[in-house]
Amino acid sequence: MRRLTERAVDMADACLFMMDARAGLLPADEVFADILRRKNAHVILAANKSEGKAGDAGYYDAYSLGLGEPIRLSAEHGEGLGELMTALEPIAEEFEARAAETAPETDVDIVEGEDGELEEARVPTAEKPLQVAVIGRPNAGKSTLINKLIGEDRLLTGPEAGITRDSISLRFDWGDVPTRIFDTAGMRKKAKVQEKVEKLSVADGLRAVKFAEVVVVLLDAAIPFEQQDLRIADLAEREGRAVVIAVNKWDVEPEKQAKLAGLKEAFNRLLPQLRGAPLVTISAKTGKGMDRLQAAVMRAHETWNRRVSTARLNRWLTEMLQQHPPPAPGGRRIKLRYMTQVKTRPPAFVVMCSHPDKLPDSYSRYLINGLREDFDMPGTPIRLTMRGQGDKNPYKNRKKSTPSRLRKHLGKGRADEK
Ligand SMILES: Nc1nc2c(ncn2[C@@H]2O[C@H](COP(=O)(O)OP(=O)(O)OP(=O)(O)O)[C@@H](O)[C@H]2O)c(=O)[nH]1
Ligand SMILES: [Mg+2]
Repeated sequence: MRRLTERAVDMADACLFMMDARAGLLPADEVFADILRRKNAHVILAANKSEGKAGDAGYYDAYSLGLGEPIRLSAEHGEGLGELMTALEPIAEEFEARAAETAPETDVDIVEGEDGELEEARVPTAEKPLQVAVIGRPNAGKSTLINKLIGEDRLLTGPEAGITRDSISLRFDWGDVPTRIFDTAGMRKKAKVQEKVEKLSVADGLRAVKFAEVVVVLLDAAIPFEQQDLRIADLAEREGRAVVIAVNKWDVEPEKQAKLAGLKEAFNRLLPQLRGAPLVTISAKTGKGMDRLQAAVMRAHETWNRRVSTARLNRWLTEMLQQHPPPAPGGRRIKLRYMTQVKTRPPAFVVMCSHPDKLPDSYSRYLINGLREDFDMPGTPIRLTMRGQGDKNPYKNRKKSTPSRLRKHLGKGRADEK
């Protein structure tokens, strides 16, 4: 109990310390007062059950805690709430200002320079750290994992499902990479992740996915790839995030070899859209596999930022067309003329095509899989758009370096994004 209290006090912006004015000061009050004096700068002291006269002696006792002037409170009768509010307001304002300063990025920038040329992949900095979200079903060990990574017991963990209620982000250096990592509430079955994303974006874990550049989908080795896990992984892919699958609690897995083979098979079968994404086995409890997880996350981030030059792409496209020509519906072969990468994070490509509507999806998949293999982009979502002749040249009309944040406000109506 004491440890939990200390952690909660650590994490809180402000603490309301309630003593029982009718019972007077008790030894336990001293214990809590001591924790508060040491750990939290913003303590509001309340002498509760202060309605009537029976609490008077206890109220004056409360001064001796050395936590400032107590508020006369009656939680049951609603007395003293105005004073409580008055005490809380200046603290809240201070924290609001601070929170606005340190708030995580809500939009992931696309690094783009003049004339649609993509710049070098961004390198995370202290100001703009690498953003990683850990998501998964309740009890998978998300909070335990983050505690292990940051080397401190900052987050509450426990054997019951549903310990984490709100997502929280923590700054740390992962190796030498400035990182902000998001812990999230375990996603429960009833959260229907397949509904419209807008509707769902209210849900905690989904918001964390939007903040993130890399999403770590944490599975419990004992119950991997359940329906929920699949939905979560699919959502991260559809949102265009780099995905790393981590299978936790590997320390208590009895049949490691056979299990791993089964996991890989299930992964390829159930999540073909994430083909090639890294799958690492870890133990958040013992710390085993943390280095492999780190390597997988950094690599996924790098791949997600990958840029392929237009010249290389078109040489590649020519070869792909020779190896496996597109179909010729009604005797006229569909022509794929030209290809370019229009975005990174995740990588997106446009192919100029004579009849985009007639080109089967299987051909797009052929190209996507080829891109993955030949340009070493496993796991990352790849977007491929076929554009017809009448459509705009992807190089035309490209706004010169409008910051993406501004663009968001202007609306995403750029011709080449339609
Ligand atoms: N054996 C073993 N137990 C683990 C491991 N990681 C976490 N646990 C245990 O699993 C339980 C759940 O861990 P949490 O970190 O609270 O799980 P969570 O995913 O944050 O859960 P919610 O916050 O409820 O969504 C705790 O009892 C942990 O001690 C692991 O690698 N091995
Ligand atoms: Mg948790």
